[in-house]
Amino acid sequence: MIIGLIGAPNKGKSTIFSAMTSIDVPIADYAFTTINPNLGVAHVAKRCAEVELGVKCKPRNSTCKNGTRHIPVNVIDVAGLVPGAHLGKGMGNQFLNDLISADVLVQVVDISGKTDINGSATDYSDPYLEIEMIRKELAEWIAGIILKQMPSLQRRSDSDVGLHELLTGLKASLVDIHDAGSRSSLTLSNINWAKSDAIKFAEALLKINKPMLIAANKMDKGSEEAVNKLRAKLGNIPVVECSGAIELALSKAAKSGVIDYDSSSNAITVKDTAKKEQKDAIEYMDKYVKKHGGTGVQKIIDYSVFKLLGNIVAYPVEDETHYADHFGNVLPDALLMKGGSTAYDLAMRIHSDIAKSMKYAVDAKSKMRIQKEYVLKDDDVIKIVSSAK
Ligand SMILES: Nc1nc2c(ncn2[C@@H]2O[C@H](COP(=O)(O)OP(=O)(O)OP(=O)(O)O)[C@@H](O)[C@H]2O)c(=O)[nH]1
Ligand SMILES: [Mg+2]
Repeated sequence: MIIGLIGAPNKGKSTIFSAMTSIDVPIADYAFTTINPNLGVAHVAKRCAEVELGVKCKPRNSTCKNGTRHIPVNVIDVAGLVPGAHLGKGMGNQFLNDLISADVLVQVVDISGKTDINGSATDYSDPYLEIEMIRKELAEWIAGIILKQMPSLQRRSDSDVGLHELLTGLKASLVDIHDAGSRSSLTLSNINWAKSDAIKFAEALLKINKPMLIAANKMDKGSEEAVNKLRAKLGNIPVVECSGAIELALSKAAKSGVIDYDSSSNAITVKDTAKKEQKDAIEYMDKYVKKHGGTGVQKIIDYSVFKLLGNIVAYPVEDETHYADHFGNVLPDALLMKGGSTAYDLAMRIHSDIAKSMKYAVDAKSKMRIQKEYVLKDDDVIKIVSSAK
């Protein structure tokens, strides 16, 4: 599971990355601060099954704080894209190679409007322009890859498969490729596309294959009015308002012991050791958090993983009576699974040998035997019964 941060320069991508992962990366008030991609691990937050089951968990692959499970997901932050990136402007578009394997793209925009499409300071710039530009540059980039290989695609009788192979980096399935072909009214046999066809295809594929969320960042300097205006223009593309800067400052204050901060419940407690100016800054941030129901950074992760990608959480166990593994760790692993996954898919996630010799499974909550084809529900606790050693 990878969340990709994308956007024009100077919008706060690296700030959000750093807030999500606690990794220090260069952040500055000018364009192209980030050159090489930053990779890190963030955590999606969800109520732990220990609450429903009335037990105390002992996590292995994740952590649990006050009944909230934090499950790791990967995040990637790349350089800013500018108009004409496909023609080599700014940092160009080659770095999209690193980004495009992301399962979901979070486009960071400056909702305060104080930076323009190229990342320079300005009085006002409409963030909607950035969103259109990024879509266009992504489509240009994919179309460029296709057009470069057009002669060899034309030679193949199975050019749909060729296209699929060419675009494996996008994690698109052959079904996605066919779907994009039919949505853009293009035949995938004997491909002989003009640039406009390749762009149409790329746009269709992006819609199918790369769910997108807009992070309306710098909300501490923005307004509800600006968010509403953007939402009205975007239709069904979701917008989450956020302040990467406040989340980063809070997580740093927590790290240095000035406050206790729980980003899931938004609880901020100032320690006695905090100095006067620290207290003032925290008071300002606390007000922001209370007014907006959080900084929005955790919401970006949770919305991406659960709402946009439709994941659920499943807890595999070996001892269905105690909801534990064979060491006695209660609810040791919380696994993110695609909605619609089966008990067999869960077995595959544990080990292919276990899946191969799987006999059946047990729903640890009801203690009922379930079949391999059983479709997992969110928060299911499952024992896989297999003849594998
Ligand atoms: N007021 C405010 N400023 C922010 C926020 N997030 C980031 N900034 C500031 O915006 C500037 C750019 O932040 P970066 O995180 O470096 O932006 P970026 O999108 O990674 O920029 P590039 O790497 O150049 O593409 C810095 O001065 C940040 O402190 C925010 O939520 N509110
Ligand atoms: Mg950056």
